[in-house]
Amino acid sequence: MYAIRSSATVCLVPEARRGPFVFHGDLSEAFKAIGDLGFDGIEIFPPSADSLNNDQISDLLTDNNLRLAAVGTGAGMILHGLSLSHRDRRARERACAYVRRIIDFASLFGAPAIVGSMQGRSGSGQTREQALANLMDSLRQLCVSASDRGVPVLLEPLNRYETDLVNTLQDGAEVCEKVRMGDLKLLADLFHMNIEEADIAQSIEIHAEHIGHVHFADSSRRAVGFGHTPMEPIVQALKKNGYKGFLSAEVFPYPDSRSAAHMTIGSFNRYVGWGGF
Ligand code: LER
Ligand code: MN
Repeated sequence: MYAIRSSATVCLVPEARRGPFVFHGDLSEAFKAIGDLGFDGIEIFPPSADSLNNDQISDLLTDNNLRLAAVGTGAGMILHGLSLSHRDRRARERACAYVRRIIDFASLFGAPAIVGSMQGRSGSGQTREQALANLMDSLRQLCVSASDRGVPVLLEPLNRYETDLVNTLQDGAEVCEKVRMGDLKLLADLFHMNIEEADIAQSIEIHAEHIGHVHFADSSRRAVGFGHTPMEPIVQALKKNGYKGFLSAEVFPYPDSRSAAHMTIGSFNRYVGWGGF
C-alpha cells in the first residue's frame, strides 16, 4: 500500500490568472470538477488567508468528498512584495505574519502551507548566504507555529529563474538539516526539478525522507502526459521510499482546465494505480 493521493490546484489570485494552475477563479466550479473526476484532494492558491471563508471551504470539501492538500503563500510575494529572506527584520516579520495566517487557516483542515516564491532571493545588498540565513530564521519561527497546529511547513525548491536560494532538493535538504525542525518538509515540484536536477528520480531517492508534497507536472508544465518527463521511474522512486503524500497538479490549464484535470487523473491512475495504491 502506497497511499499516494491525487490533487489539483485552483488559483484565486486574478494577478496570477496566467499562472500554472488547473483551475482559476471559480472556487465552486473547481471543487465540483475536481471532485467529480475522483481526485482525493484540492490545493488552493489564495490572495491571503483573510480571503478564505472557513465554513465555505469546509462545506465544499465535504460536498465534493475532497481533502485540502495544501495552501500556497506565493501571493504574498506577487501582491505585496513580501519575502521571508528580506534583509530588513521588520519586513521579514510581515512576511512571517502573512504565512502564519495561512498556516492557521490550512491547519484547520489538517493541511500544510507552501513556502515557494515567499523564500525570496538574494540581492538588495544581501549575499546568498545572508539571504539563506534570514530565510532559515523565518522558517524556524514558522515551524514553531505549524508544529503547534500539527502540520508541516513545505519548502519548495524553485528553478533558477525564480530564486537563487533553494533550487534543488539537495539545497532544500541542507536547509532542513540546518533548521533542524522536523516539521519542515520539501515540496518536490517536477517542473522545477526538470530544469535543476541531473536525475529527478535519483534525487527523489536520495532526499525521500524530506519530501512532504509533490507538484505533479510534465516537462512543459502542462498536465502529466503532455510532455516528455519520464514519469515511471519518478513514481517508482516515491513508492519505493514509502511516500504517502499528494501528487498535486500545478500545471497550466492546457488546452483548458477540465482537459488538464482529466489528463492529470488519467496519468495519476496510470502511474500510481487506481485508488492511489
Ligand atoms: C509554486 O508552487 C511554484 O512552483 C512557483 O513556480 C510559483 O512561482
Ligand atoms: Mn510548484
